[in-house]
Amino acid sequence: MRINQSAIDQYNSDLQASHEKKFHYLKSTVSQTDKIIEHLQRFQVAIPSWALGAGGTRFGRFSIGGEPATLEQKIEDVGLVHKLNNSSGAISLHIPWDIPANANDIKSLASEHGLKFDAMNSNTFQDQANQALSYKYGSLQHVDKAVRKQAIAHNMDVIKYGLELGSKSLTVWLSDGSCFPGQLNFRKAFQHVLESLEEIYHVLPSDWKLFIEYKAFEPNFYSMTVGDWGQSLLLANKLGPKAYTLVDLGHHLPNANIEQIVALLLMENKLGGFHFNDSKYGDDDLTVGSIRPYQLFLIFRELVEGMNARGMDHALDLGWMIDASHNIKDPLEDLLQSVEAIQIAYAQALLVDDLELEQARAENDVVKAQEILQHAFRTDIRPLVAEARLRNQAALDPLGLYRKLKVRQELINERGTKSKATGL
Ligand code: LRH
Ligand code: MN
Repeated sequence: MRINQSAIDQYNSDLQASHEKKFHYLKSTVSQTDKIIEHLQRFQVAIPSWALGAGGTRFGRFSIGGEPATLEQKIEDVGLVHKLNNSSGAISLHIPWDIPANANDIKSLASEHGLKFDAMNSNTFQDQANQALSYKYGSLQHVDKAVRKQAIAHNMDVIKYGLELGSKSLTVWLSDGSCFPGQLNFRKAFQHVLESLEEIYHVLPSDWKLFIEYKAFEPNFYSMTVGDWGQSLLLANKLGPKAYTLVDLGHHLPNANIEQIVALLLMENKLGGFHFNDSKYGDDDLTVGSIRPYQLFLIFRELVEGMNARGMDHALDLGWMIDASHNIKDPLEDLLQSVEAIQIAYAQALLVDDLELEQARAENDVVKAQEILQHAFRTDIRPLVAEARLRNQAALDPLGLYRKLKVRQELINERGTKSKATGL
Protein backbone atom coordinates (compact mmCIF):
# COMPACT_ATOMS: atom_id res chain seq x y z
CA MET A 1 0.00 0.00 0.00
CA ARG A 2 1.23 3.53 -0.80
CA ILE A 3 -0.20 6.89 0.33
CA ASN A 4 -0.27 9.54 -2.41
CA GLN A 5 0.86 13.11 -1.77
CA SER A 6 -2.49 14.30 -3.10
CA ALA A 7 -4.29 12.45 -0.28
CA ILE A 8 -2.08 14.26 2.23
CA ASP A 9 -2.52 17.64 0.56
CA GLN A 10 -6.31 17.20 0.43
CA TYR A 11 -6.41 16.17 4.10
CA ASN A 12 -4.24 19.12 5.14
CA SER A 13 -6.36 21.61 3.24
CA ASP A 14 -9.42 20.37 5.16
CA LEU A 15 -7.54 20.99 8.44
CA GLN A 16 -5.74 24.16 7.33
CA ALA A 17 -8.06 26.77 8.86
CA SER A 18 -8.16 25.29 12.37
CA HIS A 19 -4.42 24.63 12.23
CA GLU A 20 -3.67 28.23 11.19
CA LYS A 21 -5.70 29.59 14.15
CA LYS A 22 -3.89 27.41 16.71
CA PHE A 23 -0.47 27.99 15.10
CA HIS A 24 -0.81 31.76 14.98
CA TYR A 25 -1.98 31.91 18.58
CA LEU A 26 1.07 29.86 19.62
CA LYS A 27 3.38 32.06 17.52
CA SER A 28 2.04 35.05 19.44
CA THR A 29 2.90 33.47 22.80
CA VAL A 30 6.30 31.80 22.24
CA SER A 31 9.50 33.22 20.73
CA GLN A 32 11.87 31.71 18.16
CA THR A 33 9.16 29.49 16.62
CA ASP A 34 10.89 29.36 13.22
CA LYS A 35 14.16 28.10 14.78
CA ILE A 36 12.29 25.36 16.61
CA ILE A 37 10.40 24.39 13.45
CA GLU A 38 13.68 24.14 11.50
CA HIS A 39 15.06 21.80 14.17
CA LEU A 40 11.90 19.68 14.02
CA GLN A 41 11.96 19.50 10.21
CA ARG A 42 15.50 18.03 10.28
CA PHE A 43 14.80 15.58 13.15
CA GLN A 44 14.36 11.96 12.03
CA VAL A 45 13.61 8.98 14.30
CA ALA A 46 14.49 5.46 13.09
CA ILE A 47 11.84 2.74 13.25
CA PRO A 48 12.76 -0.77 14.46
CA SER A 49 12.04 -3.54 11.97
CA TRP A 50 11.00 -5.77 14.85
CA ALA A 51 8.13 -3.55 16.00
CA LEU A 52 5.84 -3.70 12.95
CA GLY A 53 3.80 -6.71 14.05
CA ALA A 54 1.96 -7.64 17.19
CA GLY A 55 4.37 -8.16 20.06
CA GLY A 56 3.55 -10.59 22.81
CA THR A 57 4.46 -11.82 26.21
CA ARG A 58 4.90 -15.34 27.60
CA PHE A 59 1.22 -15.14 28.47
CA GLY A 60 0.07 -14.61 24.95
CA ARG A 61 0.17 -12.79 21.62
CA PHE A 62 -2.86 -11.27 19.85
CA SER A 63 -2.36 -10.78 16.09
CA ILE A 64 -3.67 -7.63 14.42
CA GLY A 65 -3.93 -8.74 10.76
CA GLY A 66 -2.07 -7.32 7.77
CA GLU A 67 1.31 -7.81 9.48
CA PRO A 68 4.44 -7.52 7.29
CA ALA A 69 5.69 -11.07 6.73
CA THR A 70 8.75 -10.11 4.66
CA LEU A 71 11.54 -7.51 4.85
CA GLU A 72 10.06 -5.86 1.77
CA GLN A 73 6.67 -5.48 3.52
CA LYS A 74 8.42 -4.13 6.64
CA ILE A 75 10.11 -1.45 4.53
CA GLU A 76 6.72 -0.67 2.98
CA ASP A 77 5.18 -0.20 6.46
CA VAL A 78 7.97 2.08 7.68
CA GLY A 79 7.50 3.91 4.37
CA LEU A 80 3.82 4.45 5.28
CA VAL A 81 4.74 5.91 8.67
CA HIS A 82 7.39 8.13 7.06
CA LYS A 83 5.00 9.32 4.34
CA LEU A 84 2.51 10.39 7.01
CA ASN A 85 4.95 12.25 9.32
CA ASN A 86 8.11 12.71 7.19
CA SER A 87 10.08 12.21 10.44
CA SER A 88 10.77 8.46 10.32
CA GLY A 89 13.25 8.31 7.45
CA ALA A 90 15.23 5.27 8.61
CA ILE A 91 14.71 1.61 9.52
CA SER A 92 16.86 -0.30 12.01
CA LEU A 93 17.27 -3.97 11.06
CA HIS A 94 17.74 -6.96 13.33
CA ILE A 95 19.76 -9.95 12.12
CA PRO A 96 18.84 -12.78 11.48
CA TRP A 97 15.17 -11.65 11.59
CA ASP A 98 15.76 -9.32 8.58
CA ILE A 99 18.51 -10.85 6.42
CA PRO A 100 18.26 -9.14 3.00
CA ALA A 101 18.00 -11.75 0.22
CA ASN A 102 19.33 -9.17 -2.28
CA ALA A 103 20.86 -6.09 -0.62
CA ASN A 104 20.67 -3.92 -3.74
CA ASP A 105 16.97 -4.64 -4.26
CA ILE A 106 16.28 -3.92 -0.60
CA LYS A 107 18.33 -0.72 -0.75
CA SER A 108 16.47 0.59 -3.81
CA LEU A 109 13.08 -0.34 -2.33
CA ALA A 110 14.02 1.57 0.83
CA SER A 111 15.11 4.65 -1.11
CA GLU A 112 11.82 4.54 -3.06
CA HIS A 113 10.20 5.07 0.37
CA GLY A 114 12.75 7.75 1.34
CA LEU A 115 14.33 5.43 3.91
CA LYS A 116 17.93 4.94 5.03
CA PHE A 117 19.29 2.02 7.12
CA ASP A 118 20.04 3.04 10.71
CA ALA A 119 21.92 0.90 13.26
CA MET A 120 22.14 -2.83 12.57
CA ASN A 121 21.28 -5.07 15.53
CA SER A 122 22.95 -8.40 16.22
CA ASN A 123 21.16 -11.23 18.02
CA THR A 124 23.02 -13.59 20.30
CA PHE A 125 20.09 -13.84 22.71
CA GLN A 126 18.32 -16.63 20.75
CA ASP A 127 19.54 -19.94 19.29
CA GLN A 128 18.89 -20.19 15.55
CA ALA A 129 17.83 -23.53 14.04
CA ASN A 130 21.14 -24.18 12.23
CA GLN A 131 23.32 -22.94 15.11
CA ALA A 132 26.16 -25.19 16.35
CA LEU A 133 26.54 -23.92 19.91
CA SER A 134 23.86 -22.59 22.29
CA TYR A 135 23.68 -19.16 23.89
CA LYS A 136 21.76 -20.56 26.90
CA TYR A 137 24.57 -19.48 29.23
CA GLY A 138 25.49 -16.36 27.31
CA SER A 139 27.34 -15.39 24.18
CA LEU A 140 30.29 -12.93 24.35
CA GLN A 141 30.65 -13.69 28.09
CA HIS A 142 30.48 -17.47 27.68
CA VAL A 143 32.96 -19.66 29.58
CA ASP A 144 33.51 -21.65 26.34
CA LYS A 145 35.78 -19.79 23.87
CA ALA A 146 34.07 -21.58 20.95
CA VAL A 147 30.71 -20.03 21.86
CA ARG A 148 32.31 -16.58 22.12
CA LYS A 149 33.94 -17.13 18.70
CA GLN A 150 30.54 -18.06 17.21
CA ALA A 151 28.96 -14.90 18.63
CA ILE A 152 31.84 -12.72 17.42
CA ALA A 153 31.49 -14.21 13.92
CA HIS A 154 27.75 -13.41 13.96
CA ASN A 155 28.43 -9.77 14.79
CA MET A 156 30.96 -9.62 11.94
CA ASP A 157 28.28 -11.00 9.57
CA VAL A 158 25.88 -8.30 10.76
CA ILE A 159 28.46 -5.63 9.92
CA LYS A 160 28.78 -7.13 6.41
CA TYR A 161 24.99 -6.87 5.84
CA GLY A 162 25.10 -3.30 7.16
CA LEU A 163 27.93 -2.35 4.80
CA GLU A 164 25.89 -3.64 1.83
CA LEU A 165 22.88 -1.54 2.95
CA GLY A 166 24.73 1.67 3.84
CA SER A 167 24.26 1.46 7.61
CA LYS A 168 26.89 3.21 9.74
CA SER A 169 26.51 1.57 13.14
CA LEU A 170 26.14 -1.71 15.02
CA THR A 171 24.11 -2.07 18.21
CA VAL A 172 25.18 -4.88 20.50
CA TRP A 173 22.66 -5.76 23.21
CA LEU A 174 23.68 -8.81 25.25
CA SER A 175 21.16 -10.85 27.24
CA ASP A 176 24.27 -12.32 28.90
CA GLY A 177 24.28 -12.59 32.70
CA SER A 178 23.16 -15.02 35.38
CA CYS A 179 19.97 -16.06 37.12
CA PHE A 180 21.38 -17.35 40.39
CA PRO A 181 24.09 -16.28 42.88
CA GLY A 182 27.28 -18.29 42.37
CA GLN A 183 26.45 -19.08 38.72
CA LEU A 184 28.88 -16.56 37.22
CA ASN A 185 32.40 -15.21 37.79
CA PHE A 186 31.48 -11.56 37.20
CA ARG A 187 35.09 -10.50 36.48
CA LYS A 188 35.74 -13.28 33.96
CA ALA A 189 32.37 -12.70 32.26
CA PHE A 190 33.07 -8.97 31.89
CA GLN A 191 36.62 -9.67 30.64
CA HIS A 192 35.30 -12.17 28.06
CA VAL A 193 32.78 -9.58 26.83
CA LEU A 194 35.52 -6.94 26.57
CA GLU A 195 37.90 -9.25 24.65
CA SER A 196 35.08 -10.35 22.34
CA LEU A 197 33.98 -6.74 21.68
CA GLU A 198 37.63 -5.87 20.97
CA GLU A 199 37.62 -8.43 18.12
CA ILE A 200 34.36 -6.94 16.78
CA TYR A 201 35.64 -3.36 17.24
CA HIS A 202 38.78 -4.32 15.32
CA VAL A 203 36.79 -5.10 12.15
CA LEU A 204 34.36 -2.16 12.54
CA PRO A 205 34.72 0.16 9.49
CA SER A 206 36.51 3.43 10.36
CA ASP A 207 33.37 5.54 9.80
CA TRP A 208 31.10 3.27 11.85
CA LYS A 209 29.98 3.50 15.50
CA LEU A 210 29.53 0.62 17.95
CA PHE A 211 26.59 1.12 20.32
CA ILE A 212 26.74 -0.89 23.57
CA GLU A 213 23.20 -1.22 24.92
CA TYR A 214 22.92 -1.94 28.66
CA LYS A 215 19.99 -3.49 30.52
CA ALA A 216 19.38 -3.98 34.27
CA PHE A 217 17.49 -7.30 34.07
CA GLU A 218 15.61 -9.77 31.75
CA PRO A 219 16.08 -12.34 30.48
CA ASN A 220 18.62 -12.87 33.26
CA PHE A 221 17.26 -12.03 36.68
CA TYR A 222 20.28 -12.06 39.04
CA SER A 223 22.93 -10.21 37.01
CA MET A 224 23.33 -8.75 33.53
CA THR A 225 26.95 -8.53 32.37
CA VAL A 226 26.27 -5.14 30.70
CA GLY A 227 23.69 -4.12 33.29
CA ASP A 228 23.97 -0.36 33.59
CA TRP A 229 25.42 2.81 32.10
CA GLY A 230 28.62 2.45 34.13
CA GLN A 231 29.43 -0.99 32.74
CA SER A 232 28.56 0.13 29.21
CA LEU A 233 30.72 3.26 29.61
CA LEU A 234 33.61 1.18 31.00
CA LEU A 235 33.51 -1.00 27.87
CA ALA A 236 33.15 1.98 25.50
CA ASN A 237 36.12 3.75 27.11
CA LYS A 238 38.29 0.61 26.99
CA LEU A 239 37.37 -0.12 23.32
CA GLY A 240 38.08 3.28 21.81
CA PRO A 241 36.63 6.35 20.03
CA LYS A 242 34.17 4.45 17.79
CA ALA A 243 32.46 2.83 20.81
CA TYR A 244 29.52 4.48 22.59
CA THR A 245 26.80 3.67 25.08
CA LEU A 246 23.16 3.26 24.01
CA VAL A 247 20.35 4.26 26.36
CA ASP A 248 17.13 2.22 26.10
CA LEU A 249 14.67 4.06 28.36
CA GLY A 250 13.18 0.77 29.59
CA HIS A 251 16.46 -0.76 30.69
CA HIS A 252 16.87 0.94 34.07
CA LEU A 253 16.14 -0.04 37.63
CA PRO A 254 13.00 1.59 39.09
CA ASN A 255 13.30 5.37 39.68
CA ALA A 256 16.70 5.66 37.99
CA ASN A 257 17.43 9.30 37.08
CA ILE A 258 17.83 8.72 33.34
CA GLU A 259 18.16 12.44 32.49
CA GLN A 260 21.21 12.65 34.81
CA ILE A 261 22.74 9.56 33.15
CA VAL A 262 22.19 11.19 29.75
CA ALA A 263 23.81 14.45 30.91
CA LEU A 264 26.96 12.67 32.10
CA LEU A 265 27.29 10.35 29.08
CA LEU A 266 27.00 13.38 26.78
CA MET A 267 29.54 15.27 28.91
CA GLU A 268 31.94 12.34 28.38
CA ASN A 269 31.08 12.30 24.64
CA LYS A 270 30.16 8.64 25.03
CA LEU A 271 26.41 8.83 24.39
CA GLY A 272 25.79 7.11 21.04
CA GLY A 273 22.03 6.93 20.85
CA PHE A 274 18.63 6.01 22.19
CA HIS A 275 15.98 3.37 22.11
CA PHE A 276 12.91 5.41 22.94
CA ASN A 277 9.88 3.79 24.60
CA ASP A 278 8.12 4.11 27.95
CA SER A 279 7.52 1.89 30.94
CA LYS A 280 5.94 1.82 34.42
CA TYR A 281 7.60 -1.27 35.81
CA GLY A 282 10.18 -3.16 33.67
CA ASP A 283 11.20 -3.22 30.00
CA ASP A 284 7.55 -2.72 29.08
CA ASP A 285 8.37 -1.23 25.62
CA LEU A 286 5.24 0.95 25.71
CA THR A 287 4.42 3.97 23.53
CA VAL A 288 6.92 6.81 24.03
CA GLY A 289 5.58 9.44 26.44
CA SER A 290 2.54 7.34 27.36
CA ILE A 291 3.53 6.82 31.03
CA ARG A 292 6.16 9.43 31.95
CA PRO A 293 6.04 12.37 29.47
CA TYR A 294 7.70 14.73 32.00
CA GLN A 295 10.72 12.39 32.26
CA LEU A 296 10.96 12.38 28.45
CA PHE A 297 10.91 16.20 28.47
CA LEU A 298 13.64 16.32 31.15
CA ILE A 299 15.75 13.88 29.11
CA PHE A 300 15.42 16.16 26.06
CA ARG A 301 16.39 19.14 28.22
CA GLU A 302 19.68 17.40 29.08
CA LEU A 303 20.10 16.39 25.42
CA VAL A 304 19.62 19.94 24.13
CA GLU A 305 21.88 21.48 26.82
CA GLY A 306 24.54 18.77 26.43
CA MET A 307 24.55 18.76 22.62
CA ASN A 308 24.67 22.57 22.48
CA ALA A 309 27.55 22.56 24.97
CA ARG A 310 29.45 20.29 22.56
CA GLY A 311 28.32 22.06 19.38
CA MET A 312 26.70 18.82 18.22
CA ASP A 313 24.20 18.61 15.34
CA HIS A 314 20.96 17.61 17.02
CA ALA A 315 19.68 15.67 14.02
CA LEU A 316 22.88 13.85 12.95
CA ASP A 317 25.24 13.34 15.90
CA LEU A 318 23.18 10.89 17.94
CA GLY A 319 21.27 7.71 16.99
CA TRP A 320 17.56 8.40 17.44
CA MET A 321 15.63 5.11 17.39
CA ILE A 322 12.40 3.73 18.79
CA ASP A 323 12.37 0.30 20.41
CA ALA A 324 8.85 -0.81 21.24
CA SER A 325 6.65 -3.87 21.30
CA HIS A 326 2.94 -3.62 20.67
CA ASN A 327 0.79 -6.08 22.62
CA ILE A 328 -2.61 -4.45 22.12
CA LYS A 329 -2.19 -1.40 19.81
CA ASP A 330 -1.93 -1.29 16.02
CA PRO A 331 1.89 -1.11 15.61
CA LEU A 332 1.77 1.68 13.02
CA GLU A 333 -0.57 3.82 15.16
CA ASP A 334 1.71 3.18 18.17
CA LEU A 335 4.78 4.25 16.18
CA LEU A 336 3.02 7.40 14.89
CA GLN A 337 2.15 8.31 18.50
CA SER A 338 5.73 7.62 19.64
CA VAL A 339 7.33 9.84 16.98
CA GLU A 340 4.85 12.61 17.86
CA ALA A 341 5.69 12.31 21.58
CA ILE A 342 9.42 12.55 20.81
CA GLN A 343 8.91 15.64 18.63
CA ILE A 344 6.75 17.31 21.32
CA ALA A 345 9.35 16.66 24.06
CA TYR A 346 12.15 17.92 21.80
CA ALA A 347 10.21 21.08 20.83
CA GLN A 348 9.30 21.85 24.46
CA ALA A 349 12.96 21.36 25.44
CA LEU A 350 13.96 23.89 22.76
CA LEU A 351 11.41 26.35 24.17
CA VAL A 352 13.34 26.79 27.42
CA ASP A 353 15.45 29.96 27.67
CA ASP A 354 18.84 28.43 28.58
CA LEU A 355 20.30 31.72 29.89
CA GLU A 356 17.28 32.41 32.12
CA LEU A 357 17.50 28.87 33.53
CA GLU A 358 21.25 29.11 34.14
CA GLN A 359 20.68 32.46 35.89
CA ALA A 360 18.10 30.89 38.22
CA ARG A 361 20.51 28.01 38.94
CA ALA A 362 23.37 30.44 39.65
CA GLU A 363 21.11 32.17 42.19
CA ASN A 364 19.90 28.82 43.64
CA ASP A 365 16.42 30.08 42.81
CA VAL A 366 14.96 26.58 42.85
CA VAL A 367 11.38 27.78 42.47
CA LYS A 368 12.22 29.92 39.40
CA ALA A 369 14.17 27.08 37.79
CA GLN A 370 11.17 24.75 38.16
CA GLU A 371 8.77 27.41 36.86
CA ILE A 372 10.94 27.91 33.77
CA LEU A 373 10.98 24.18 32.99
CA GLN A 374 7.32 23.53 33.74
CA HIS A 375 6.19 26.55 31.72
CA ALA A 376 7.79 24.90 28.67
CA PHE A 377 6.39 21.48 29.56
CA ARG A 378 2.91 22.93 30.06
CA THR A 379 2.99 24.78 26.73
CA ASP A 380 0.84 23.00 24.12
CA ILE A 381 3.50 22.96 21.40
CA ARG A 382 1.58 20.60 19.09
CA PRO A 383 0.66 23.30 16.49
CA LEU A 384 4.40 23.90 16.01
CA VAL A 385 5.07 20.19 15.50
CA ALA A 386 2.17 20.07 13.02
CA GLU A 387 3.51 23.14 11.19
CA ALA A 388 6.91 21.45 10.85
CA ARG A 389 5.17 18.47 9.24
CA LEU A 390 3.17 20.76 6.95
CA ARG A 391 6.40 22.42 5.79
CA ASN A 392 7.79 18.90 5.20
CA GLN A 393 4.77 17.98 3.00
CA ALA A 394 3.58 15.51 5.64
CA ALA A 395 0.15 15.18 7.25
CA LEU A 396 -0.93 17.77 9.79
CA ASP A 397 -2.42 14.84 11.79
CA PRO A 398 -0.71 11.57 10.74
CA LEU A 399 -2.81 9.36 13.00
CA GLY A 400 -6.02 11.04 11.81
CA LEU A 401 -5.13 10.47 8.16
CA TYR A 402 -3.97 6.87 8.89
CA ARG A 403 -7.43 6.15 10.25
CA LYS A 404 -9.28 8.16 7.56
CA LEU A 405 -7.53 6.09 4.86
CA LYS A 406 -8.29 2.85 6.77
CA VAL A 407 -4.67 1.79 6.23
CA ARG A 408 -4.89 -1.25 8.56
CA GLN A 409 -7.93 -2.60 6.69
CA GLU A 410 -6.09 -2.04 3.38
CA LEU A 411 -3.11 -4.02 4.71
CA ILE A 412 -5.43 -6.82 5.88
CA ASN A 413 -7.06 -6.89 2.40
CA GLU A 414 -3.58 -7.22 0.86
CA ARG A 415 -1.93 -9.58 3.36
CA GLY A 416 -4.77 -11.33 5.15
CA THR A 417 -5.34 -11.71 8.89
CA LYS A 418 -2.80 -14.48 9.50
CA SER A 419 0.44 -12.86 8.25
CA LYS A 420 3.03 -12.71 11.03
CA ALA A 421 6.05 -10.40 11.32
CA THR A 422 9.40 -11.73 12.55
CA GLY A 423 10.63 -10.05 15.73
CA LEU A 424 9.60 -10.00 19.35
C1 LRH B 1 16.44 -5.72 24.51
C2 LRH B 1 16.18 -4.77 23.36
C3 LRH B 1 17.29 -4.67 22.35
C4 LRH B 1 16.79 -5.38 21.14
C5 LRH B 1 15.61 -6.10 21.60
C6 LRH B 1 14.63 -6.32 20.52
O1 LRH B 1 15.44 -5.60 25.48
O2 LRH B 1 15.82 -3.53 23.87
O3 LRH B 1 17.46 -3.36 21.93
O4 LRH B 1 17.72 -6.12 20.51
O5 LRH B 1 15.09 -5.30 22.62
MN1 MN C 1 16.47 -1.70 22.98
